Amino acid sequence: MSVKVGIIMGSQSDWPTMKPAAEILDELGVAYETRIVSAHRTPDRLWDYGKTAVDRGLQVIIAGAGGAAHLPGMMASKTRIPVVGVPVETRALKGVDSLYSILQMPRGYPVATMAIGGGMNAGLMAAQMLATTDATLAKRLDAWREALTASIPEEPSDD
Ligand code: RP5
Repeated sequence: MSVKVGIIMGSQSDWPTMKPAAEILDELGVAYETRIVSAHRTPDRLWDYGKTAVDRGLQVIIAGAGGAAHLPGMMASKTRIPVVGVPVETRALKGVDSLYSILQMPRGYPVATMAIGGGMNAGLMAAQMLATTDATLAKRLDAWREALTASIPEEPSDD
């Protein structure tokens, strides 16, 4: 199964936020890779990743970062592959800094920005994008969504 989704993050410390993206892709049977790519600490790695992404067959990149979260935006500047951004929650500013850093992209270079800590939704968003041209994945996604709906009780309980 060829790798279609790249999950990248600025630091090892971002992994707990990004792991749910990997887990939902596992559940949906979507092949992915995970890499630590820092806009500030490993800029050459960022450049190489963005430069080779199309040729390597990636179709979506999920990029998570915290604080001065430049990774998703810089990756979007380097490749036309859609970038789904995940603002990582920070201690000092609760991730609002990450959110604004990722969200406020200049015209021409969008990043599809998730909620603060939205790793799982980023994985789902990537799967939904791929499902537009993959009928088998679309069926799995439909079933996953139906199961979620069925799991929601009609009334609250004390348990
Ligand atoms: C960002 O700085 C990373 O994305 C991470 O969220 C934040 C802190 O990194 P560490 O100091 O924990 O490595 O580049």
